[in-house]
Amino acid sequence: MRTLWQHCHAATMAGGRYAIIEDAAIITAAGRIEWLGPRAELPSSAVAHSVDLAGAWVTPGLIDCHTHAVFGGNRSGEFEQRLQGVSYAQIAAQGGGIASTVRATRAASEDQLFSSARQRLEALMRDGVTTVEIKSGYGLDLANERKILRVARRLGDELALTVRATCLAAHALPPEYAGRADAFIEHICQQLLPALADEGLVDAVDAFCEHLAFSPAQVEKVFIKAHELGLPVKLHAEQLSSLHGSSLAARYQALSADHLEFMTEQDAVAMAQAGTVAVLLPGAFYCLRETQLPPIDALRRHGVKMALASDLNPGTSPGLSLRLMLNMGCTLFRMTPEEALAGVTVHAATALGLGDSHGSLEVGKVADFVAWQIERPAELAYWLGGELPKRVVRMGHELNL
Ligand code: DI6
Ligand code: FE
Repeated sequence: MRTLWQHCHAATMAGGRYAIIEDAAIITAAGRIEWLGPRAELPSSAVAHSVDLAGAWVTPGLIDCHTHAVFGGNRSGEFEQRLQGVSYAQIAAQGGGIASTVRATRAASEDQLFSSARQRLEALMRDGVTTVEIKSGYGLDLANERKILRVARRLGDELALTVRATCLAAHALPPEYAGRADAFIEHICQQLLPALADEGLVDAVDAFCEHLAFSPAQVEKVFIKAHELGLPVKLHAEQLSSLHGSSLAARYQALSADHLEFMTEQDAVAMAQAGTVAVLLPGAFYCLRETQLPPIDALRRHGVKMALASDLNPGTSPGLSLRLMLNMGCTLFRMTPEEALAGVTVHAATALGLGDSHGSLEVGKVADFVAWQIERPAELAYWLGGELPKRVVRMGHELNL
């Protein structure tokens, strides 16, 4: 069905800018944007169905390009411990942290994981999210990583949401490999990753490069295998210390390097040259009460594209609102509201390898957009959470959220 959406303004985000069209009209057909421009220039071709958006601001559907949304249990007990002064690294060393979520996730059935993740994703969707990335990484063996990735696929099938699934098996060392990190990396490369890729469960491969996780040399082995399997890579890098994982990611043309608080200017140069997106995660920065800011100025100076994401996970960022991350990106990281919105639309799409089809309002792209009842686009970063009145359109059809 061809639909005309009118009486609205559009912030198209083409080229990473608001790129505003006042009094805009959008024609969608077959799930794509067929025409977009000032209403005064609307072609006269017949349209069956017209929708009055009552002066709303239309943006691309929001894209949360870094989540760990599928997990068992939660870690509110550790939240209380951290409030008492115990650090994230200390909790991990005591067998808590990621390891405790691994235990809960291994114990959960596929249906249990599906229904808890579904509730979290529905919260994101009510906030205007139409595309989400979901990482595995709380299974840490073949059967349980498979379970998480199958749940991610099922969420994409059953919810009105585009889901990209990332295999993050190199997230932490499972107990059965204690003291044998190289052997676990070998297992990932020889068995786990090839099997899951063969089953069509993996869109990208990620790893956690950090002193309390895996070294750059270990991560590189995973990257080499990912490329052999024809899969793009991403990396958790420079979150707690500087190991130049982001430069390593750039050498492997990573879609993104994420966190980056401790990255150097040289890392930024490498990422700019490779076109690797910097995914910034203010929710984790905030929850861990970090003080070292990601080098936003260096990223800007070298032209690295910046995305923003929730990092939705039970340990460091139990964030259920991507718009709240826009506010934190501005308030904590000093991004502009325009940069923040580009970070959850056009640059987030690039961070998922979806830059040609998603992330901006342009002719030929998928018709995913949100019509917000706001006066200015900056309001998307201004309000602290809550629900803004809006209409969400996915693949040309309005959702009933
Ligand atoms: N960095 C993060 O912020 C999450 N994973 C990672 O590598 C935290 C995961 C957790 O604490 O459960
Ligand atoms: Fe993460």
